[in-house]
Amino acid sequence: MKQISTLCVIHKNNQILLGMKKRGFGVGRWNGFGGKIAESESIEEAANREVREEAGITPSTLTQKGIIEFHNEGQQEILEVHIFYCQKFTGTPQETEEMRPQWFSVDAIPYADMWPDDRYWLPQLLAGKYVTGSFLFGEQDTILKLSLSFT
Ligand code: 6U4
Repeated sequence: MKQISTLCVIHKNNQILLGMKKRGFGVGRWNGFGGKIAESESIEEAANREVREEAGITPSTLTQKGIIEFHNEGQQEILEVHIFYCQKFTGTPQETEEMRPQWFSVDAIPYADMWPDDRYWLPQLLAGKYVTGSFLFGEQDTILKLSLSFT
């Protein structure tokens, strides 16, 4: 079983926009914006919708910059996350029911309070690379195995 999800990194003026997840999967962590694909929308449409819903801004252009698969030890389900990059949007970030957005300097990304895989691939994405890879998580979100390539 494969669940497809999106994740968008918004980058402007040497800062990235992250959202503090207020509920559900990943609660208490800073993360990019994204979520599951709804019926009858493309992956890019889903990415655009999730940014609008979670951050209150509208991406003008989205570029796909990677695909990462997440596996959990002992579980069949794979989460395939399509990563998008956005440098142009309209509107001002707004707190929503799900996320509290905040800008962070790219030199001060709060990796300690993010998904533990982010430190392995986000710097490369911000350097312009396309990220492909997979992570296997064990208990308490420990990374048991990882495989990444950057092109
Ligand atoms: P919707 O569809 O909005 O209800 P939600 O149920 O909150 O989404 P999900 O699972 O669709 O959650 O999406 C969770 C978000 O977290 C997606 O943007 C993908 C992202 N995500 C999941 N695992 C991650 C990981 N290990 N590292 C990371 N982002 C991850 O950086």
